[in-house]
Amino acid sequence: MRIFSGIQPTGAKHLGNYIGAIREYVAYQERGDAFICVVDLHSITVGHDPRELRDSTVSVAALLFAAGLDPERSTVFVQSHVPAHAEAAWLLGSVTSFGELRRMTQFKEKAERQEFVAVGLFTYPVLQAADILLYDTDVVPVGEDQRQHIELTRDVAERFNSRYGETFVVPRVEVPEIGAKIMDLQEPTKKMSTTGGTEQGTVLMLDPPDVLRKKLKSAVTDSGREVVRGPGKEGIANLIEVLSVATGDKPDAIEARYADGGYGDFKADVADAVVELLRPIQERYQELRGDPAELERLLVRGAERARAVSAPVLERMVDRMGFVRRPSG
Ligand code: AQP
Repeated sequence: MRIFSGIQPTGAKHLGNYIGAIREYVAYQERGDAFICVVDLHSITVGHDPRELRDSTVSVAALLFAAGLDPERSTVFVQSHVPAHAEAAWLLGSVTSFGELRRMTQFKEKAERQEFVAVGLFTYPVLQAADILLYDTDVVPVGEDQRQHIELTRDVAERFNSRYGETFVVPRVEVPEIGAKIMDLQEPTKKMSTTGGTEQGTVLMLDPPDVLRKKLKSAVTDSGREVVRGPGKEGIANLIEVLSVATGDKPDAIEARYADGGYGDFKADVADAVVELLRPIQERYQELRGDPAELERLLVRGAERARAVSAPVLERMVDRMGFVRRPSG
């Protein structure tokens, strides 16, 4: 089974990115062949600082390895190192309609926050479809916010296949059962987000333990004292999901354990569990950042593998679409 997913090198990665996506990538490598891409081409669709982009690309790659992606089993690479992505996106632009892109909720939300709305922000899902389809992907593990984009990728693949003949594997989306949408700790009706969330409500994977504790202990809850999920209990439900992922205990068992014991002990336990969850990742991250030559070596190797797998798929596209065969060499 081939797995593909992408992660942007923007901002500092947060607990939502870890729980909804990165942790899943690591788990999937037990089930199949994982291609995980640091999508730097996507990240320039909103204003960016070139110096920051360079550093955050390396930082996100280091975080992926630190979280448990094994370079012997999985292919971690940088999107711009494989030019086929940009080329395939152009080709797929001709089988994607303006109306489809206009319906994308992420575009509408992000465009509202931009002074300058780039065309690239609008066509972002086409590049995402190219990323996925170039690897004959079976499964795309993502958080809930990406579901609509993956559905579009499926539609684009099916349209291409019916217009030009079987070319693409039509991938399916998988979101985790628990943690597909981690909420902002201060505004628990909104998802935790790099650009759209509150600073105190966004738990960063690299926050030091005291900051993690402070953010988690001051999470907004409600005026009750019951540790249960339910209407009006978004804050508590979010913390139950976080604790469930961090400890491996089922949400029902967590509810039973804390029953109506009040929120104080519960929040303190969530904070401890998150500190312990992130501690080994933070340690490995620091080690990797101390060895830039090794990181570069891993990314060169990832790009070589990614090019080898995507090149024949691009060839297939070009051929089926009727372009004159390229001179080899
Ligand atoms: N709150 C979340 N809960 C669960 N999963 C989430 N993801 C993002 N937010 C949550 C998943 O993380 C993966 C990588 O997403 P990305 O590369 O788009 O990262 P990001 O841009 O940092 O994500 P944000 O925070 O959502 O940024 P904004 O809102 O600024 O674009 C994806 O699989 C995503 O589903």
